Amino acid sequence: LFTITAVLLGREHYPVSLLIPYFSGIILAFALRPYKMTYRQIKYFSFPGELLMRMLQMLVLPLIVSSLVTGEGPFLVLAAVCILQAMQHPATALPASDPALAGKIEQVQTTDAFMDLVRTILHSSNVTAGSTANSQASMPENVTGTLENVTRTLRSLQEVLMNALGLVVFSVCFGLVIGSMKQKGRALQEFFSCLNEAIMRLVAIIIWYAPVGILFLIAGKILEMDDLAVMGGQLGMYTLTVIVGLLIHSLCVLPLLYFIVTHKNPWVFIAGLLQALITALGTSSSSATLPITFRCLEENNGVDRRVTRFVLPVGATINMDGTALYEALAAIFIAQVNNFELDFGTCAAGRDITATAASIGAAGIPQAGLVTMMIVLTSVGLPTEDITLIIAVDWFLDRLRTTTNVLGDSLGAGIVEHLSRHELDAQDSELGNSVIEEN
Ligand code: DAS
Repeated sequence: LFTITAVLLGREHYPVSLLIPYFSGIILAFALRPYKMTYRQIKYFSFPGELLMRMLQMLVLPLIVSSLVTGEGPFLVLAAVCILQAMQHPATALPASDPALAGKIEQVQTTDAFMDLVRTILHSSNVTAGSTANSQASMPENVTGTLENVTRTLRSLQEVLMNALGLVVFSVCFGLVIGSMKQKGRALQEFFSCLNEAIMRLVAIIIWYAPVGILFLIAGKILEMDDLAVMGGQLGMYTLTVIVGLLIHSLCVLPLLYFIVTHKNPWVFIAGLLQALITALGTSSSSATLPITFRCLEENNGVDRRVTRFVLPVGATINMDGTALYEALAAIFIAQVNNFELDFGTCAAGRDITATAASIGAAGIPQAGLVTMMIVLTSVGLPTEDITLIIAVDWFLDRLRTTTNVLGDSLGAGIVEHLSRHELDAQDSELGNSVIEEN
């Protein structure tokens, strides 16, 4: 009943209309738990929630391509630089044992050299894939042993990074090429711009259904949990630590950074994001939330489309603050469980660098951070099978870190718009002058 009310409240009251089903889902789950539903029954029960996930995920590919391909020249170049930086970061950790790659990285001046670099990275990661097969790395005796682990695990990250970034890299390159075609490329730009508009209209339709989907997503997840008591003890402390860390980052660090750069009230900006943040909490996928993040930034916060089209797709792919923080904390927890002392060298060279690089490689899908977690554990020489210690609470922490990821991308868009305000105004006045000349 709550949820039907929420749907009838509609988009105008969207934040409330998503919080209602969120808590209704929790109440419904605890009401149904005594009936001990089978896994199959829970899967059928959760279908309306899966339907919402699939509808949002269906929009992600066309949305990322149409947003980036129609991006403005300077922003596309900036996106290309960001992507290269993200890729070079793990790659620069490799040259120690792969001078050929170091040479290639220095040469990256044109697109074909860039594609040559991509082939070299893929080749080097393929060559070393076997060496990462035995994921049980030896315990490092000293920092050099750790660095060796880091270079080995960062190679496996290349594969993860390349796959997750493939779509974004293609779209940025394709957008640059179409832009360079000037008038000839106009028809294609119009096509992708129209595609982008159509996708956003589909989002408006899906938003009406979202409250129902969130209700069943939350209820189904809680019903799936075998034993709620698992949150007790050490794991409970770990969960609490991750929550406190994410809250400090989300409610202090990010808003403070936004205020320092833009001198605007971050809470007004964040209030406009509520729809996207609650959707991230419900879907635990920053990619699936992307269509609604676009809508929040453009409609509620008035961020320029030329900025959102560049920042959001790239951000949802490589900018995951919450995931990086979570993976570093998880490595500490697993090290403590193994009575393994993480000295400064292992922390700095192994855990923190690989946690950041692994978060770049994590895709914006549910529990992707758990997958790239293996890279962090291998880099500090911890047994990767210990990931089972944290799986029980990962479905819950994933929602929180995904919300932090979406918040980081959105505030990042606000900061990029502020820093490129001069460029945007110059483009607008140029556009205005050309319209006057045409008239
Ligand atoms: N669920 C991922 C996301 O969508 C984050 C993660 O798994 O760490 O951002």
